[in-house]
This record gives sequence, structure tokens and C-alpha cells, in this order.
Amino acid sequence: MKRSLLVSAAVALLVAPVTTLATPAAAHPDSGPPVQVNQVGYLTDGPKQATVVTQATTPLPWQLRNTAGAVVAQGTTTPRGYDPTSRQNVQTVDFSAFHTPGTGLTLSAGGGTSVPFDVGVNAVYEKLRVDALSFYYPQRSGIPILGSIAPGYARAAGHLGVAPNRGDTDVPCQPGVCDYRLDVRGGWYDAGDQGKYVVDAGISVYQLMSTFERTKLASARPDRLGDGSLRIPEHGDQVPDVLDEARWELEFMLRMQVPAGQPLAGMVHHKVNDRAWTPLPQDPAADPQPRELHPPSTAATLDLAAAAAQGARLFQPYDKAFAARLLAAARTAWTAAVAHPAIYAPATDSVGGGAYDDPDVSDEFYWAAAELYLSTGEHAYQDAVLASKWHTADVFRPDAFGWKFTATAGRLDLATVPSDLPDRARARQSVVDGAKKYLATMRANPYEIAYAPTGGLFDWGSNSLVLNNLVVVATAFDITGDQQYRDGVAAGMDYLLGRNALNQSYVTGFGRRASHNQHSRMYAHQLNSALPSPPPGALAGGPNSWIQDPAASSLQGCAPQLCYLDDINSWSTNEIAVNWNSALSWVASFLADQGEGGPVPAPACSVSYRRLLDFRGLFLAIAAVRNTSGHTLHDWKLRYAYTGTQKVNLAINGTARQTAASVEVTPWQWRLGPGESTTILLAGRVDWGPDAAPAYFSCR
Ligand code: 9MR
Repeated sequence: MKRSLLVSAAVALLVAPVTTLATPAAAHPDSGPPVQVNQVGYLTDGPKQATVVTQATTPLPWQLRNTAGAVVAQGTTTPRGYDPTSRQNVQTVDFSAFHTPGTGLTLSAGGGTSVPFDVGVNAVYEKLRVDALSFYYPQRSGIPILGSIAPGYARAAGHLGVAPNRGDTDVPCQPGVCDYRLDVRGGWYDAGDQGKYVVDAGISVYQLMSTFERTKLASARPDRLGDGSLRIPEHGDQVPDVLDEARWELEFMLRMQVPAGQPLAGMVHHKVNDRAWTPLPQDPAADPQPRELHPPSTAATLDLAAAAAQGARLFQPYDKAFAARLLAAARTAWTAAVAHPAIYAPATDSVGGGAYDDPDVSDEFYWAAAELYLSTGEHAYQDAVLASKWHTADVFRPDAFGWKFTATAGRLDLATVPSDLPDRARARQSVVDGAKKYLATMRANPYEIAYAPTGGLFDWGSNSLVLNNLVVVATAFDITGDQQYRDGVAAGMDYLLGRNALNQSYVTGFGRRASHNQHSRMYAHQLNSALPSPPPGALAGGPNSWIQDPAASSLQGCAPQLCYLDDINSWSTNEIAVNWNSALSWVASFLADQGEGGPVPAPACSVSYRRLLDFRGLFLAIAAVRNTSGHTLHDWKLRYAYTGTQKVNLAINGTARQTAASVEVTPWQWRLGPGESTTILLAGRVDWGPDAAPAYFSCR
């Protein structure tokens, strides 16, 4: 199927009057039972809600049954009336008061019964964290995929210049674009296609690194993301696996930068992809198409600046040389983007690869400035942050953030990564205000979808947009500790795992009715049974009101939630993509850190960390720790992680041990009564960048 032709058709559709989309909904081929639940299940102590499709407008009785058929809970539904996202009359069930772990439960109401689900699913979210993050290894280009690591997914290395491949080790530009060639091997294939696009790389690698960085900023489980945690080859290198995976992509992005001495040096090529679309299936190693570098763009350049700047601070404790390379590339990219602020990738460049066009890069400037500022503390970058219109604008839009709108990424990091930003408190409050809006959106919708786009129509990749709004809600929880935000994330996840009008879990391998025919040239089991389905933890793009592919054309006029088909040919509703799985990874990791969703424990201590001296790369700081737990702490330790390049050499009043950025202080005052305080003096070095106080402390 020639995708280029379809894109023209898509463009025609995009300009078609909205009324064509408002025609009555076609019946969907398969929408399952009328009682819709999270098919994975619910956290034992978390919120538990379901939706019932019914013509009834008055409350109905509901029953929760165990595998033996015995009723274990019951109550009455709440009528919610007409829901525009499904164009159905619905009611909701709240069985949050049920707190007994169990498997194979079913919920009945209005004459229908849900698919079976479990209560007590933290371990499933733990598995989802690992699976969603392990999605990236078999997407890697330029490395053989080993079946011993990714069982069922073994294949030869793709695009290493071995025939019939003609890339990616020595790739020319498109005619007239440049007269040099670049080695742009490595990275991840973007999605179901095998293009590699820097703007999508940028947001994806940012979210993977942010999944890790969050472990320094909030109550989380860094051990669960450590070396050996994922299905990747780089075990035993003492580097957290999620950073190893991120590095695979960062190295590729660095290769896309225009070399010194060439025109537009420091800018970054927008993308490398096949000259023409390849058919499905397509083994990457057998792709015969010539690969081409497309012109540099300001967006790609700023995405590299942002991701590389963030990477610099995160990799410094593990590999100083790599961190230095990242920081240098980020600075060079920033300078080049400032010199060439308006080189836009055109929407028409969609032959053989996606366009990833973006005619407004003011948000990319803001994000890049934010990451450069957070990593370096330098005034020039702070000035760029403060001067950006996005710094005071509402970046928590109904349409969510993503590859095209990145200001939110900048704001989230300015709010959470410690710095001396003058209005940091305002940035933090803005995240909480944004999360409140998303919670209100959820509560207004009987499926609690964390997404109510302008105009009501769902966009391409809507599942990732739901997830990115949940990232904001989760960040508000990390900032405030207020349980309503954590409950919101759990309830928001229900929609993706089956509590929707199609009874569809959009994550392969999770839930009874899970997507497994996503559009992919590698995981094309639907077309050739010798090939695998997508790996577990792969997220489908999800309902797309615009239906840009012929496979889903029977759905034209669909209600937003129903614009989805689990068919490999429906690339506009059912693709996989690196930026969608990064959103899933972030949220799954957050949820896996929440246990069974019980009451948020009060912190055992409060810590005031003050910097006393910063002089020629040396720092002196004081941590005053007060026991706020109400009981005596015995043999306790103070733990925190630096977000910069600090390294403690000496502690007074305790012994400090630092591994990478993580510090564990064994205080001399090993017994600390309720309300008592102790003070620890810390001295060390700062390699480069700011000496920001750590963001999160624990005493256990
Ligand atoms: O995710 C992208 C979506 O936001 C755009 O609307 C769409 C059309 O430009 O492209 C999507 O990205 C696709 C890319 O162009 C090519 N690789 C697959 C991506 C996911 O479908």
C-alpha cells in the first residue's frame, strides 16, 4: 500500500468540514460486553470504577462476583447520561470500597458481565514497567537482536550497510541538500516504519530519561530501574538499564548533527528514512531502499539540545566523557538554532517516512533552554527560559504535549529538577493547577478519560496524549503528595487497559482483549504467521477521529472512542511508536512505585539542606534532619540523590557513601527520637554545573 497517496487522502480529510465526521456512528465490528473494566484489574486500595452501556436512565443494581460465582460486593450504578466520546448512554459503577485481592473477578450490571479481572495488581504494573521499557531493544537499528534477550524477536542487525541494505553507515543527503555523507547507524526505528526521526527521538528519549530522573525527585524505586532490570544486552555495566537504552538513541541523535566546517554546522538533520515506502512485512536487514538524510531543521536541532542537555546531567555520574560530549553537542545545537531559528521541516516531506512537520518551534526553544539551564545553571539559558512566552503561558493544554508541543516537558522539569530559578515555586504550582484541570476533565467523563481535546475529536496517537496528561497528574502527586492525584493516574490508566467503549486493552499482553495486530513491518504476525506479534507492553496509537487509512475506512464518522481497529493495516489508529511507549513507560513506572495504592505514608523526616559554600568546584553543605515520624528511628540512614555533578568526599557527624549520584549517610546519631534533630555536614566537589540541593530525601 502506497502510504504517500494515502497521506494526500489524509490531507483531503483533514480539510474536510467537521460535519462529515459528525454523521451517525457506524457500528463497530467488535465492542465486547457492555460492562467495561480495567481488564488487568485494580490496585487493592486504589480507586475502582467501571462503565456500563445501557439505555436505562435510572440506577441499576450491580454485582461483583468471584470465580466461584459468589457475589462479593454489590450496589447501584450512577446514571451519567449521554457520553459524546462514545455517543452512548452510560452509567458508572464505583466499587472502590472493595479491598480484597483476588483473581478472575467479574462485574455485572444491566444484563451484561465484564471480562474477568483481578484486584491487587501492583505486580502487573511492575511487569508493565519492565515490558514497556523493554519494547525499545527489539526496535533498535544497527545491532542484532538476540532471542536470548528478547525471546521470539531475534533478527539480524538492520541498516548497517550490509547488502541488500544501503544504510545507515554512509548516508547521503537528498539531492541538493548537502554534499557530505554521514554515519547515522543505531538508534530506534520510529514505529511500524523504519525511519529514524530526530524530533520523535527527542521526546521519547527525554521520557525514558525522565522515568529515571524521577527516581531522584520523588518517592520511587530506583532499584527497580537499575542495572539488570530490563531485557537489554548491557547488563553488568553498573549503569541503570533505562539509561543504557536511552544512550542507544542519544548516540544516534549525536550522529545526525551537521559536522563542523559544513554549511549549517551544529544544526541537526531532521530525519533519515527510506527513499520510498516499503511494503509490509519488511525485515530491516532486508530493506533494499536507499536511505537519505533530510535537511536540518530548527526543531530537530532544539530537540537534540534539550535531550542531550538532560542526558549530560544524568550520565555524568556514570560516564564523564559521554556526559561532556552530550553537553558540548547541546550547546552547539542551541547556538546553531539561535542562528537559524526558522528552518521548518515541511509537511510535504512524507514519502518513505513521516514528515514530523512543525511550523512553530517557540516551544522547542523553551524546552531546550530549560534543560540547558537545569544542567548548567548558566544565566544565558535562564534568561532564555524567562523570556519565553511559554514560561508564563498555560502549557497544560487539553490536547496534551507530545513531539510537536514540547513546552510542557520544559515546564515539568523546571518544576521538579532542583535549580535556583527565581520563579520556581510558580512553575511548581502551575503543574498542580494543570493536574487539577486534567482531573476535572476525567471526572466529567464517564470513562474518566484524561483527554478532552479541543473540538472533541481524538487525534492520531490519542492513547499517548491520554498518558502524557497523566504524566502531569502524576507529577502533581510527586510535588504535593496529595492522594487524589495518584488515584487520578490509576483511574486514568483504566481507560487504556479496557475501560473504554471498545472493551479494548491497548497494551499487548495486558488484559483479555488486548491489541496485538499493531501496524509494524517487523511484528507482522497478522500477515505472516512465522513472524511475531508486537512484544508485550507495546502500546497501540489508539482511536483517531480522522481515520487516515483505508483499512479503517468503514469507521468513517465514528464516535471518537470507536475510531480504532486492531488491524495491521490501520496505521492511523493502530501503529506502535517510540514516543507512545515512552509515555506508557513513564506512567507504568509511576504506578509500579505506588504499591497497592494505600494511604500515602507521611515522610519519616524533614530535611533542610543548605549550601554553605561553593568555591572553585568545592562545595560545603549542611543537612538538618528532623524526625517527624512520631516514633524513634533506630539505625536509620539518610538517602538522597544529586541531580547535578556533585560528589561527596567527606561528612561530619555521619559517614557518607556515594554510588553514582545516590548518597547514603549513616549518621553518628543512630538513634533519633520523635521530634529530635541532627545535623550533618557534607563536603565534596562539583565537576561542572550548578550545586543544586537534592530534591527528595528519605530516612529509613
Ligand atoms: O505521531 C504522529 C502524529 O502525531 C502525526 O499526526 C502523524 C501524521 O504526520 O504522524 C505520526 O507519526 C508517524 C510518523 O509520521 C511516521 N512513523 C510512524 C508515526 C506514528 O504513526
